[in-house]
Amino acid sequence: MVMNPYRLRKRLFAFILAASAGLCVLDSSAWAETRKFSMTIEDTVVTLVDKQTFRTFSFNGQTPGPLLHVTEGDDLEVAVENQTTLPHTIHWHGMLQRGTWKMDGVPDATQPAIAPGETFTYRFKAEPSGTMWYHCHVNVNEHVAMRGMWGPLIVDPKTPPAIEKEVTKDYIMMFSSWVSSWSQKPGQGGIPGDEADYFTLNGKAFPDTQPLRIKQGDVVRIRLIGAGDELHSIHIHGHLLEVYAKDGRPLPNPIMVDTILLGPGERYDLILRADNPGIWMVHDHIDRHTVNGKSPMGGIMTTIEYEEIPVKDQAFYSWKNKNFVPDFFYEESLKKPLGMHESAAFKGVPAP
Ligand SMILES: [Cu+2]
Repeated sequence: MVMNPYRLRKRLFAFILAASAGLCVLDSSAWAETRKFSMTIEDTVVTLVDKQTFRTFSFNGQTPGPLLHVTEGDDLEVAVENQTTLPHTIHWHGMLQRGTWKMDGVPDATQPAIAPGETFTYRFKAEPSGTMWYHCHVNVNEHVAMRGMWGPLIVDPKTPPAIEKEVTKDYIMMFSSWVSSWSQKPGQGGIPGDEADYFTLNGKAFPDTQPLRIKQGDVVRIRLIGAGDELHSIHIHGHLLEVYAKDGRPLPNPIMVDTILLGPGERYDLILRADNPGIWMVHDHIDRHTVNGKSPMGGIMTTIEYEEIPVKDQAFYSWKNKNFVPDFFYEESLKKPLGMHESAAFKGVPAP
């Protein structure tokens, strides 16, 4: 039967109309992507500062671990291969795991720990959005507090708040503490009476940290993540910071601060409007956290350098000849397409 051309046009028109109406009512989650990643847990040696090495169980051989950067609603599949001789898991800190509680990564509560040589695949939806992180949940007072088993998980919101659209530079800072007497004894430590004597910002202590390089007019987002066991009091000089999100969630009433207390597990997203060219100190105001072992002038310290101020001309500036390593705050990785990004700056070496 040959269809009357008029009826054909009418049907085509009705089809287009129905299809576009359908598209309009579809939830945007219909575009959620499945993102597949593979991670290994490796016996690694990292250097915190100078000659202070530490045996770790690092994700992909780096501490902090690789950046996982996804969008809210994405379905994640992360295959984790344990190449060490001890059991581990991954807990996805901040993820709601609605309907997927067995993916929460708590040994003997949601799964058996991943045995040496085994692979376990975590499958869950990235929900909610925000600055999240991941860490081992086996013997956390050793594996997380001292063996470098943590990394950032950034979940972009589907509908970003206005302030996020202004951001020109994005940085991640993960804070941790270490007990050097256990440094070469993997599988031991993390016991009552331990006293941390090394303190790191993205796995390095001053002077082996890196400056943040910005310019006037930048809208800088700094994502603070408390990955260790200690409270930190982070002071950024020369600016007021807008605290606009806590634990990944935007605050209804952001506050302005120059110092912020960050506890273990907590995250704060800060906005710094770069309006004051100079070289500015960033440090932990708990002074005990600015030592390296028995020496002062270490630990959690860095600077903000404005490009308007040529650092080489500042004769007094102790970092005037510093070899700058980009991506120390994941600032380059965060600009890349969504996915998993390793960072050469954080790589250790395989343990002997
Ligand atoms: Cu572990």
